[in-house]
Amino acid sequence: MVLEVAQSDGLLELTLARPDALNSFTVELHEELATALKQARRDEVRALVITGAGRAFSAGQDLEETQTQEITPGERLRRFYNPNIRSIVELPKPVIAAVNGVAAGAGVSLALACDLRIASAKASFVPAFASIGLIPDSGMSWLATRLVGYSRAFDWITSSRKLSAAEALEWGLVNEVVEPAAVLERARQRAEELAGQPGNAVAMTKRLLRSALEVSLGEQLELERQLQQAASEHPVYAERVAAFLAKQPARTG
Ligand code: T3D
Repeated sequence: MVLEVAQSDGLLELTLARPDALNSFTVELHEELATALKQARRDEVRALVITGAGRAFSAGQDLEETQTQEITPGERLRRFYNPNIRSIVELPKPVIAAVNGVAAGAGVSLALACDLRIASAKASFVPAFASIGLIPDSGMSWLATRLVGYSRAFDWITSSRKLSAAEALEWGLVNEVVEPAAVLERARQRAEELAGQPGNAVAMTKRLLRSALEVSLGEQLELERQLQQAASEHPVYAERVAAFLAKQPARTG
């Protein structure tokens, strides 16, 4: 097993576990991640945390494996990277990256695909693609331009400059920077907070915010209208409003 999977109290925790190769991606890791992301769709899972074992989050593609495999980069992206990135972005639950150390190449893309990024003060972000004559993939070009804007994304990705956790925070690339020993605990805490919110509202909010990156205001207003109607028809809405008016704590989630 190169992906450790732990589930408890509605929280699914995935640890990329190839520490000797900085948790770089092999076919085996992609396949185990794909299986775990299917598990994440089960009703009992309310939030997901992704982290790395050892000193790295992930160094992206395992460059040793590229030397021994018949498969081309384009095929690898089509079969493995792209479906997993889509699974995370389209998962109707919050996904939190606990970026425990260096992230490079598609390891950065993986972190960017998550809904929140909690970074260790020792974490760093290295696009890595330009250094080896490749272009940003696994969603990096799409996600980074939206998170930090075109100009910073262009400068960072073409130079392949290592961004420290502090710089990443300043750029808005990560949500929080915490002491290295606290990164996983803080990510779990955020996951638990989100898991305590009404799941349907969180899922629909994620869908709306992702959609807002792509569609016109008119289309977004219509999607908001539809999803608000659906949210208001869920029993949690009536229960939470009644609890508020009665000055009682809410029971349902
Ligand atoms: O081809 C396709 O499928 C297309 C898809 C591409 C997706 C991509 O992700 S392309 C980008 C691939 N990743 C990289 O180019 C990053 C390569 N790694 C680095 O630049 C550096 O290792 C780091 C900046 C990530 C960390 O630097 P540092 O100095 O902290 O560690 P290190 O000494 O360079 O690495 C430690 C070990 O991990 C070392 O092995 P050793 O000497 O202890 O046996 C190193 O070879 C290994 N390692 C690091 N990255 C990779 C790796 N082994 C295989 N693949 C790696 N990507």
